[in-house]
Amino acid sequence: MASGERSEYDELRTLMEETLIKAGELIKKAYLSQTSSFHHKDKFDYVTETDRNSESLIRKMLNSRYPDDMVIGEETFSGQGLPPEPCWIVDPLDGTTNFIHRFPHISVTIARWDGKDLVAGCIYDVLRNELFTAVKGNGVYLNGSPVVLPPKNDVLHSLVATGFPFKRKDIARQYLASFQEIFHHVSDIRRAGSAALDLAYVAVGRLDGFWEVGLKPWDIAAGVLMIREMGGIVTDFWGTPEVLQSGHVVAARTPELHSLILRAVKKSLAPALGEETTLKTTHCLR
Ligand code: 2AM
Ligand code: CA
Ligand code: CA
Ligand code: CA
Repeated sequence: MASGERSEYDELRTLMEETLIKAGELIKKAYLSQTSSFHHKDKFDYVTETDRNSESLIRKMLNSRYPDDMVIGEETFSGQGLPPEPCWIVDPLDGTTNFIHRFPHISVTIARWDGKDLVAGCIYDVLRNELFTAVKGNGVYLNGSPVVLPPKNDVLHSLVATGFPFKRKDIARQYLASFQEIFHHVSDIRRAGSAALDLAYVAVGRLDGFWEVGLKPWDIAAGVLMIREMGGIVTDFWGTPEVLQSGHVVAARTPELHSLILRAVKKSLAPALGEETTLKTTHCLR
């Protein structure tokens, strides 16, 4: 790596990590000090003051270094798709439902998009002080140490995570069909409530695979980059790599497990989402 590239890499990594540690302090203080009041954005979609305060802190820190860059944050973004220019993608608190219930599993995440590709991402587990970082082409770091994984090929003993379709209870039956099929072929399944951490865990080998319907770019951008950096596979429910568009995610450490999960979602879930996803994709800039 040339020295110019090295300093750009260091700068990006430091900015992301410092920003998430600051946001994490804010979130942790709120988590420890209050019973959080929340508002509904939708029937089962909540937002707290902490989500908003965290997003505003992150925006200020990113814009102080990159004043012209758009910051696409969950609590303020009203557009569709990602722009064809550099921007930041921010989930200021991933696991708001956990936060509200004081279920101790929450994170904050940012990623950098260069207009075409994901180039950097960071996910911070606020209560465990675990910081996952990736800059494209440089692997994944956990609390400053490079992550190295032994090869794995054992589908039967896999631990897989998922998210329930809380916004689409109308497709619960189709979702449960995918669950049943996958459950028969793996060791066990987890649902912990932070998609960003689920993907970070696949990247570092604590989980072997993951699937969920209808996630947003801010839930998945950093984790998608991390899994790909570690040689894993992330696609949508149709097997294409354009997963930021639909948000219907299948991720795995190995091609064997990816195929197994993909087969199950293609059979039961994808048909229930087909028309809606086509519509959504045509409205995306990319
Ligand atoms: P959020 O906390 O940033 O909204 C996993 O299902 C993802 O869906 C989470 O990363 C979470 O992101 C989002 N989510 C929104 N509402 C949810 C709910 N009621 N239950 C579970 N997850 C929810
Ligand atoms: Ca939310
Ligand atoms: Ca989220
Ligand atoms: Ca959020």
